[in-house]
Amino acid sequence: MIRTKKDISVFRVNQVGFAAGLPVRAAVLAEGPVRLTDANGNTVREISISAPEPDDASGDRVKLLDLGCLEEGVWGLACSDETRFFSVQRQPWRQVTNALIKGLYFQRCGCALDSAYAGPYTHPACHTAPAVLWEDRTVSLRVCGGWHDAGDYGKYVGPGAVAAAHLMYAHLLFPEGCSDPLNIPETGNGLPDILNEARYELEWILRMQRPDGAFHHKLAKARFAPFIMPQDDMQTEYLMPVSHCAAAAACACLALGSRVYREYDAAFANAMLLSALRGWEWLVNHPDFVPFKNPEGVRTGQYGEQTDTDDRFWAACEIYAATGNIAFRSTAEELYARGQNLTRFGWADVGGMGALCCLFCLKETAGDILYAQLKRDFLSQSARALELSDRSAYGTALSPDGYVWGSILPVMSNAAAMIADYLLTGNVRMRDAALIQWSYALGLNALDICFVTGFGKKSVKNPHHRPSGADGIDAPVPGLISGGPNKRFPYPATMERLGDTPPARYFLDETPSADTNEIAVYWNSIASLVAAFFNRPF
Ligand code: 9MR
Ligand code: ZN
Repeated sequence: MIRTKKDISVFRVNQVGFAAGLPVRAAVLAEGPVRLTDANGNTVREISISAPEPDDASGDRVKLLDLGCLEEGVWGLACSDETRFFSVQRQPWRQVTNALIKGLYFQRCGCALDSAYAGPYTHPACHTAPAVLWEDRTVSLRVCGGWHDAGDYGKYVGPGAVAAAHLMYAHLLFPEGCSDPLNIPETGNGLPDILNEARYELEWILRMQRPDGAFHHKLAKARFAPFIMPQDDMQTEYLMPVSHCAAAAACACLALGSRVYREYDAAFANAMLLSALRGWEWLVNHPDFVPFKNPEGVRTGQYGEQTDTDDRFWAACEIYAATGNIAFRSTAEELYARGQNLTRFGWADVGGMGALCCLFCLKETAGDILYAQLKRDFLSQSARALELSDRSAYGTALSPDGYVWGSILPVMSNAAAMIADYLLTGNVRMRDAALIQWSYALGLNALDICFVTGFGKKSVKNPHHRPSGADGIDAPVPGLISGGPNKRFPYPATMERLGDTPPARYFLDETPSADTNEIAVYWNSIASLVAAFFNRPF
């Protein structure tokens, strides 16, 4: 496609829309003057802007505009001969929130995606054969289920556990923002669909436990499948060795699950708590951390970590919250004393998940260390997220070297941290900076792209996602969020294409680019948490 000047906008907006009641922030890459117009392009207000500022991450000269709160309707931003229209609505992000949560339904493994729920993205059941135990090939076990991790068909316990936990916290913290029916097979069964979806993963995590209480790290092939539909992927799946991080993350999310599901299904809640306690016992009996490494010949996702202290900390908090047993509080305090990063919510660092448990569930029952002190520490760390946003001309809470593989994760994590800060302090600057991050995901970024498939005027079209690539349908599976720009760990092929492109633009909307344009369940889920906060009346 030849790009004409008309395609290149000087404005960056939240392409899905803005909320009445929240400030409208947009970016302009021009000297101005800029006008705010009505739906017909008639000027409503002149906006005087100071000179655009250089943005280190993108190389752009850009000015972030704060238009304040606008009434519902269609508005325009005009600069020289361009007018960019956007809408302000009462609940603008309802559909995208629902789609992000439903994105996980499309990742379900071991069952058919029926057209009644999946529309054209239907497919027969996949990966239903028993898995072979990697360490003893004579043993095979039926462990099918769970979500495909990402663009590949692997299923990984630690990343899946944190993703299920994001959904549960979205439900616990912002039920009004994430309780719509999603048209999934369980819809109408009395549980909110966000919990129905999380349950699909939780049931699988339960199956990934070994009789001695440990958890297998992953259920995956030795090599990634080619770009085929999941039901055509017939290579043997292996139950890979156990790992400390898988065990601790599973414990944490199952203990959390036992609290969340108790009011709906006590038997399921009890099964999760028992499993978490057996997992914890295994961890206690195996105190020395061993990092997970792919066995010889295995090339699928490694998800190796340097430590399990954060995972154990989160697990101890959740088991304390689930049981009230004070011994777990002491353990959590000891682990806390080793230092925790409280604003990380990803597959590797889960200290932030422990912080959510302490600050919003345990509260005063957490005691001085895990409440008062942790809150102080948390607020000093969330302040750093705000500083990052303040330092970026786009307002993006990432430093130029923060554009890693899956940079959407630190952006959404910083948004989640700022939201938590706002809930604790009422500091509106935090809420508004979190909104800039949410808008980043939906188009307020150097690339002028909405990272969620199926939304916005210009969205990701070719995610690294096997079903989207193999289903013969032009449009990708909807509601999936791309990992986004990655200049820290790019593929050689990407480097060849992008050369010295600045970090925030280091992105290819092309199927082979797993390094910049893959999707992953834990990116969808953290985005769902942020979405659920903003998808409420303000
Ligand atoms: O999200 C992971 C990212 O933080 C790592 O840098 C990257 C490379 O190791 O792996 C990402 O996880 C991938 C996993 O290993 C396999 N399934 C797809 C995941 C998303 O790209
Ligand atoms: Zn599958």
